[in-house]
Amino acid sequence: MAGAAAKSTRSPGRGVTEKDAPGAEGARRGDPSGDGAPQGANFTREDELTAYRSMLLIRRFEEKAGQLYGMGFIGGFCHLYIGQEAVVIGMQMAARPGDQVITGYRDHGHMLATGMDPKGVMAELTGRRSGYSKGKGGSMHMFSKEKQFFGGHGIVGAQVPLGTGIAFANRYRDNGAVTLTYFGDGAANQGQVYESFNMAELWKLPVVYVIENNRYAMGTAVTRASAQTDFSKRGASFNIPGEQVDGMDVRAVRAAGERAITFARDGKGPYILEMQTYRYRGHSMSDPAKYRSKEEVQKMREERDCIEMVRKRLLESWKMPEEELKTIDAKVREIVNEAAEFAQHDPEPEPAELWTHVLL
Ligand SMILES: Cc1ncc(C[n+]2csc(CCOP(=O)(O)OP(=O)(O)O)c2C)c(N)n1
Ligand SMILES: [Mg+2]
Repeated sequence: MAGAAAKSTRSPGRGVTEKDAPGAEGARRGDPSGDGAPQGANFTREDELTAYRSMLLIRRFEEKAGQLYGMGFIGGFCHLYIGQEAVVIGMQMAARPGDQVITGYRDHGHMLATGMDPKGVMAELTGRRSGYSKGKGGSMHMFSKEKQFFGGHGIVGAQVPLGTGIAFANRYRDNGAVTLTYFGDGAANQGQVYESFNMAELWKLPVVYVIENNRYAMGTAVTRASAQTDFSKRGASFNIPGEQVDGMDVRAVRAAGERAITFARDGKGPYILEMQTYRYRGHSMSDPAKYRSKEEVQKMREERDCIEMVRKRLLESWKMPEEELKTIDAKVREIVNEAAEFAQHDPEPEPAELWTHVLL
């Protein structure tokens, strides 16, 4: 895994040739082994544990952020990633150190997945001086040069040309890095996305576009806003291959991530992954959630939850003692509690900080 959270022991997945790249035929799923694993998944026990620990850290961190928001410790916008954890963790398990990540405002999970310090992220949420942007950026505006995390962007779709630009720099410097550029189903209808696609394919830039289709853009369902709801086809007119992925199954995500990243790293150009996922919480903390039923959310939680899926496999297929999982759960809670404590007691920035990092 390309973050500090954990290290995958697996070798990279097979490369995808132009011939077998999925393109317009859409979803590529299957179960050749008959054990319920998605095609090419090959998940070891160690991989399951890595995924479990990393997804759980995001889940607990987000739950705590929601609590702190409710208590008035966090101001401004706060978009939680709960439900979508398998997407960023599967992709990070497929990436390698040096690969960059850029995303929108639903970004806490991406930061933790790249190995950014939960204390620094939480302290930024509470506006404290040890936060990643010295308490002046908040939820949507954090960066880490060290962890190759390029934000955190509040303008829907703005990260797509930026991510494409980073991939251009990779190509120019010939550094072998791939840029993972995440955006939502709503952002996928932005014009700048297609300008980026054109350039990326024209110049064969090493970028993987990860479309996190969580079925809603604020309160608007995908079917109400999108003429083409198969987002894997969105690059078709630019000859960019794409595939639909079960974004609730971390094994499927990593397998697809390996195909896409290998493709981009091999100089074959951009690749699109539509991650079919779901967010359990509202769009942001101030969402009245009148656009979907409680039953719909409940059904996803009960039947498709990414963490439960891994937990079940660890217990049933890998015969892991429940005690061991409890130890992991406790450790994760401890990390999150420490981050929350820190974020409540770290001082606010000095007033003079108002004049630094500002372009006048
Ligand atoms: C250019 C622009 N237009 C509108 C908004 C308001 N806005 C914020 S989030 C959002 C919905 C985006 O949904 P999606 O891309 O599906 O991402 P998700 O929130 O589901 O992760 C909108 C319209 C904005 N921030 N920027
Ligand atoms: Mg969405």
